[in-house]
Amino acid sequence: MDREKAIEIVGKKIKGPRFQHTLGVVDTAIKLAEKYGANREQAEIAAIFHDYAKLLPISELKNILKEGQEDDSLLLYHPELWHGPAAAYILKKEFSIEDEEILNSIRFHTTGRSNMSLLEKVIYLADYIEPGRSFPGVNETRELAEKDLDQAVFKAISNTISFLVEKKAAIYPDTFEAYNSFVFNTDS
Ligand code: DGI
Ligand code: FE
Ligand code: FE
Repeated sequence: MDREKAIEIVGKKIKGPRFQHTLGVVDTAIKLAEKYGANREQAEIAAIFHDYAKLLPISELKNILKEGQEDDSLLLYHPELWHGPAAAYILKKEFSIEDEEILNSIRFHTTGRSNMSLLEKVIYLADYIEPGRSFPGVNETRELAEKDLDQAVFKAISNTISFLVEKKAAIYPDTFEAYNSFVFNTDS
């Protein structure tokens, strides 16, 4: 699928600030892909579609996850975690996007997971640092993204875990496993 077609499909589904966020993720993902040697076209399509299911009603997301046989344990956790796996399933079924690397980078864009691929890291980080984001610590993550992809993703995941701990929110195991895999695999 080309960029224009993908943007047209997503533009019908998500509007306003959420669409602006998507365009920010697209630009950022392309820059990161070029800088760190990921495939530009895969990064572009994954970024365009990453939040495709973000605005679906919770009941619909639940049905999609069941139908798509996505990880059952997700249903025990916050519905915020459902839109990535749901989008991966819809893209395969409705738009015949079969590239598992693209689908996995969308599937895991909210939680991360252990031993993330290059494309998964690019999409996770682009989602976190696109210019419209203003979380505490985002500027440090942007600076790290100029120098070292793994350290930047590690920072984004650490910040997210701290944020969830502050809120006393449950942390999905993939998020911990992502964190641990960076502890084990980087010198930081
Ligand atoms: O969809 P976006 O808003 O662009 O960003 P996202 O897909 O990264 O979703 C961010 C939200 O997901 C944010 O509120 C934190 C939450 N989140 C990320 N990991 C976990 C989590 N929430 C819970 N409960 N558990 C997690 O492990
Ligand atoms: Fe998202
Ligand atoms: Fe997003």
